[in-house]
Amino acid sequence: MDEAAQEYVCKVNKYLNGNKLILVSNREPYVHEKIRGKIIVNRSIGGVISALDPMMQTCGGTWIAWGSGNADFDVTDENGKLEIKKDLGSYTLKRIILSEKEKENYYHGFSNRILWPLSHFFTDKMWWNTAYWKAYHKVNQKFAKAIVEESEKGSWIWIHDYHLSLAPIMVRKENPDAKLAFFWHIVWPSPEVYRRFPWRREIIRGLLGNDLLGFHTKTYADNFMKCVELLTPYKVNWEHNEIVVKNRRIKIGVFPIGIDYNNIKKISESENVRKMAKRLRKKLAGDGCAIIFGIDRLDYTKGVLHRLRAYERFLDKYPKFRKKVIFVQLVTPSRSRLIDYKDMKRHIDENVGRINGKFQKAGWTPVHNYYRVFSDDLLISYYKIADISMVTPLADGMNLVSKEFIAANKGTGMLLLSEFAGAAETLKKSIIVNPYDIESVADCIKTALEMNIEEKKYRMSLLKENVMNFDVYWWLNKFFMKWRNLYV
Ligand code: ADQ
Repeated sequence: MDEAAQEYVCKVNKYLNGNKLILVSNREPYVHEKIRGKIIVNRSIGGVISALDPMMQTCGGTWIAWGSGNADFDVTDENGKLEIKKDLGSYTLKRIILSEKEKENYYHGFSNRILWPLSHFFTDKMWWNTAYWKAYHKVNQKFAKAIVEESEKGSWIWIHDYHLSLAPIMVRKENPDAKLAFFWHIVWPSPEVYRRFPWRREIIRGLLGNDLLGFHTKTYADNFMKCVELLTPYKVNWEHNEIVVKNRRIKIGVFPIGIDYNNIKKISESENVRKMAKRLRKKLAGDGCAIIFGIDRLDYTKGVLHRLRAYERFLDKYPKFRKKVIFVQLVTPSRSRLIDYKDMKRHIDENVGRINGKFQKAGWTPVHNYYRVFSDDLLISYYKIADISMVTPLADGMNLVSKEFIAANKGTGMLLLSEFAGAAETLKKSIIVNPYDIESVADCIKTALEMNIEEKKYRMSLLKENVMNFDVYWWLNKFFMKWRNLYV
């Protein structure tokens, strides 16, 4: 962590003013797994965890999360607690144990088969089951109980994401004076979509237990307030972005999340990545091919199939680019036990096979598709050498990949970014596309490939400046500043 980041984290510590911080998320920062009789510990992947972890090290306190590793409870005390000691300090990790049935119904069920598709406008993928709801309620209660047990007078409680939307009101009931805030990491859909959901009022009521509720964009914050107006008797004060519930005011805020820009830049300039990037470039595009790149978690919201279709249309429409460009698509396994995700994987493979079968020539494979977890260094090497990065989700709260690409790229690449990613509200110098408009995305690939180098450098420098200034530590600080202001 560099000096600027440390300064932001220290400011957060100052706002707490000696009070205890309790961070709550479904995913834990460290996972213990037993492999061939040996316990190993892995840090969870993802930009958010890597910013929250140094914050917790600096501020101390307790991080409550689901203990998902198969050896997680071999290393904790009888209360599921473990001391995390790192360079910047230490904190307690409290793991919540879930039964197999709870994992199935709360996590795979209600969270991933109902709330996830609902929030991303895929209502036809929602899978109704009252057992899911019961488990979601029960697990939220488990988390709420742990929060109350860990709380002291004056504690600050920060809960994350859609898995835990009922916990705030449960904590509030036990502890009416709690300082409670929540960050919703995914899209909040429009009221026309949200109102179709049977438990629509319960989820909103759960979230109204907070003092502060944060979203990535103004659109999601407005959607939430419109849902409150439509579905509850509570008054929305649009001028002050507040909801009034009896004698309490709930502040709604916009906090667009960033990445650890300086860290990614540093990795991209490291000796290892430099060598790796050089080797990759030679292997993939030795004969001067341009590289189009995509990396996504396996998920129907990420738009991989639409992207492949757009690339196919591009090769159909502009044959002069054949043998002059390759498309590398990396996909990380995710939620692979759910049928929609299995189908998605099969459809990607079929499409890649079809496109390669249609266009392949001696010495040229148009699409290279890899399905696994990739190391940070390899991922950053791809970001570095890519001529175009296609980040074209059909719906996405923010999308960190777009920002990581900007931070790591050598400065002459171009970003094709979906207008349905939260990131599009700020990364305006990228080429903004509608991923459903296959014809136009195909044309935009050509535009990006033909854009003159000066224009690309200029746009990239502005994008880099934006991602650098509004990084994940800026986000942390902005959130805490707003939160602190509620109590002064
Ligand atoms: P996600 O839906 O997980 O997050 P995203 O924002 O793109 O989506 O973050 C994915 C992260 O995982 C990135 O940091 C990426 O580098 C990493 N990653 C992906 N594949 C990887 C691989 N194969 N190997 C290593 N790392 C990989 C949710 C919301 C988003 C929101 C974030 C943060 O859905 O919209 O941006 O939370 O709030």
